[in-house]
Amino acid sequence: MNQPPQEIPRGLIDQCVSAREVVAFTGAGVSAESGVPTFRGPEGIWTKFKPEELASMDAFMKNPALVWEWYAHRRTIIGAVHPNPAHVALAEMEQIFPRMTVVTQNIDNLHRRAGSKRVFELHGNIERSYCMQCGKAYPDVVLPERGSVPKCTCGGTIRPDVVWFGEMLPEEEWESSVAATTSADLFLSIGTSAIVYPAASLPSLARRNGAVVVEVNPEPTPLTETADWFLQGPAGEILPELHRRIASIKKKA
Ligand code: BJW
Ligand code: ZN
Repeated sequence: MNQPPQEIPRGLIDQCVSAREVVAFTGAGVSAESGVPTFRGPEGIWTKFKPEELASMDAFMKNPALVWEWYAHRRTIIGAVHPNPAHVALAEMEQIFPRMTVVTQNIDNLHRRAGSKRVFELHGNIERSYCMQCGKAYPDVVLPERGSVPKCTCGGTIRPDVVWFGEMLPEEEWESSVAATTSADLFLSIGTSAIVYPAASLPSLARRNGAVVVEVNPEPTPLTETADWFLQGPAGEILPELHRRIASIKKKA
């Protein structure tokens, strides 16, 4: 983790330069350098909590106040942080690749805040909530006092608009992400442990459809062996360098 990032090979840069459709598929690691904890690994949120104790409907039904407390805590963190150089580099890459899509598993809004325009959020967004009874959307729900749960005007319980284990992904975002992945010729998998499905099926879908798959992560993952390139290191260092190298070649062309 503390090794300096490797130099980006020229062969990889050339493949990036000739790409027309690009997908950046991101996970919690892309926001780690902003100060948002990842889920797994030594610093992960879930080293303290078991996932099924927090991110499932069962957990919410059993103890909604605890689950709300967790989301309130994370919303406080996310509200206080800023996009990091990895988010910014991806947003700037849209200038180079007009057909670029960000497909994110993150709920933290940092890609949009960095300026990315075409962002599909596979696991929802922490800023939104909705009533489980009548479906009313609460774009900016007042966070509950510790130990309580926000209620709708209909009396129903409000929940965060995120995707928990055992739940379907939002259909439109998923279909659009699959379409973008299928037609991509460059697929960047950044800061994800690549173990949560169906999102984790996107890199192999990209590869089957002819994309060059590049992984950016300080640690190897189940994807590493099948990726065409593995750039080992923090996204906040690697992505600005990748952007700089591609942009300088494109400018000369
Ligand atoms: C850096 C870095 C730096 C660090 N730079 N990198 C077997 C049993 C039970 C269930 C299943 C099963 N097989 C499949 C399933 C289904 C389940 C699943 O996949 N489980 C697996 C864990 C096995 N999937 C689902 O249930 C999904 N729905 C579904 O399948 O629907 C169909 C269905 C319907 C009905 C019944 C059954 C099926 C839904 C999955 C929803 C996941 N939701 C969460 C919470 C979202 C809301 C919230 O944020 O609170 O999504 S879980 C959590 O994991 C979150 C993340 O988006 C997701 C992925 O995590 P991510 O982003 O990869 O983070 P980490 O922490 O794992 O990794 C960070 C990485 O960054 C690491 O690799 C670091 O090295 C790296 N890193 N610093 C770059 N500076
Ligand atoms: Zn309601």
